[in-house]
Amino acid sequence: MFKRHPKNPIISSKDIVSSNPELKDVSSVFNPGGIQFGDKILLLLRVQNRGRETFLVKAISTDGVQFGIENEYIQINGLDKIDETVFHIYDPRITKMGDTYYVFAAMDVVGKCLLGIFKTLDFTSLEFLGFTGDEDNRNGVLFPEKIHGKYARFDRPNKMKVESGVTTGSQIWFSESEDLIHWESKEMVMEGRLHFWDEMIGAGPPPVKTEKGWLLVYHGIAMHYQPIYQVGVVLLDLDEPWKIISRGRYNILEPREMWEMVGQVPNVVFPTAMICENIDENGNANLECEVKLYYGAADTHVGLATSTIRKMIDACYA
Ligand code: BMA
Repeated sequence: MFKRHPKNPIISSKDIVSSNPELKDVSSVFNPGGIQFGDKILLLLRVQNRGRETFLVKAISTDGVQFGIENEYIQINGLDKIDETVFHIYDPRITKMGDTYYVFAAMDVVGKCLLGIFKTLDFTSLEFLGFTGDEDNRNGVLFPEKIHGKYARFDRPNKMKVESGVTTGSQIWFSESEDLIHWESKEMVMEGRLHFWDEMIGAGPPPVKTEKGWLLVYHGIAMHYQPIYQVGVVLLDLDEPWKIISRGRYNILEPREMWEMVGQVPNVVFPTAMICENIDENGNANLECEVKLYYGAADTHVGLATSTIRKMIDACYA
């Protein structure tokens, strides 16, 4: 149901061109945050250099396929106000509320991964607002509107240590906040399905509102001999988004192309941005709207696949 764009992978390491030695001949570019930015599409690319250091680089496009990529990474202000050593800031997820763009990102600090929140009005720089908790957590996605008067997000607490030593998780939670910094876990939304395609899970791009419910794209990992990262979809109640209306039985995208199966981490499609340009005055995505899904492939490239909201909702019932 998702069609890969013929120009895939749409962004690769050779597309990062910079005179900054830190961005010279980089290893990989993947897991981009993305948002409609005026009449353009903006991506925040996760770029990894040969020191395995991470940078966020802005890219802008009019057609969503051909991107003009900045030759410098985006400046992040406000990190000096914290004591922790931050090793990496990565996997950004972007949500617009009013005139402000908020970015949730994973932040590796000593011994754990925390969720940080940032804001910007124009993406000339990002302002770090703070960590949104002190427990290991990842895949935070902010809703584009408040739910029952509070900011709302899905997140994925990491409670499990797997063989590689990495912490991961198998539950997506609904959390709420008065101020975007202090979050309270409210309801467990869904769990991994052992033995099937989505044994471990985490939210993908921020949820998209439709007249049928909140549409959430998520990643699921089959914990086989080697993990296989795939993409799935679930429809959630508009008023109580922790309640599932229907969850797709099948993945809707899985590693099949060589550039998805081979790379820094093999067999990974990891969705982080979903753009639907046709949103009505109630904030609902039009059912026939084309959806652009941007994803990291094998932790090495950026891929693009398209579908429609209606087909994605249908997939929730398949
Ligand atoms: C997840 C995250 C992602 C990464 C994926 C595959 O746990 O770390 O950033 O793309 O693993 O390696």
